[in-house]
Amino acid sequence: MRNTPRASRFGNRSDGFTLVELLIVIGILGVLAAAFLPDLLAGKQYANETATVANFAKLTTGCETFQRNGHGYYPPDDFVDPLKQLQLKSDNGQNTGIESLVAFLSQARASGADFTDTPAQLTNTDGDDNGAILPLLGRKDRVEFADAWNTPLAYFSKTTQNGGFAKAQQIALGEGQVVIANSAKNVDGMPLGKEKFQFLSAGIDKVFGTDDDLSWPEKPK
Ligand SMILES: [Ca+2]
Ligand SMILES: [Ca+2]
Ligand SMILES: [Ca+2]
Repeated sequence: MRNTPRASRFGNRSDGFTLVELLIVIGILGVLAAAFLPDLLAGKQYANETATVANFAKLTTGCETFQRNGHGYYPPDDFVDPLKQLQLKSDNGQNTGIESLVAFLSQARASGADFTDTPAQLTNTDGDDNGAILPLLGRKDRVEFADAWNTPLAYFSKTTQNGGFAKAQQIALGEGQVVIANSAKNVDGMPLGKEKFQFLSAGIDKVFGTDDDLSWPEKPK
């Protein structure tokens, strides 16, 4: 009996207005979402680009420190130590450049890096690729350093036995998907950072060689 008044309220005319009002509110929300969604997406894109460029700067400092503090060479991109002080097994051919960078920077000698401030950027997208243990990371899997879209970076180095800037790299996106990265060039066709090293992010489209790529050194606009 207590439900009767409520049931009658559901049946009265005001329900029609409520439904119309609801549709109007939904419509307004839809318009607002359509108006602000592009700004939100652009803001997210900008934040990802900024984070990736900030990490380029951090890795660049790591490379310069590695070179300056006792090694005399930049971290190679092929797991080959030019001074033959570090014994590193060869790799499965995927993500090799950036894995080699992480491995060399993770040595305890000469101001190594443990990447504790950027744990989310350490990925391993190419599966069973264990090598020697990385001292400062304390792990055997060959981790890569990824951009803000979770794609491993490509890293090219002047210090290399196997092609360096001239060699295309295979970057694994996970689940068997592999994309190819070639070093970014300046307007004269010379590799950016050819006297040292280069970092390359595939950007939001996860494809290397397209306009949204990010690099260190930065590509001239
Ligand atoms: Ca690998
Ligand atoms: Ca790996
Ligand atoms: Ca791209």
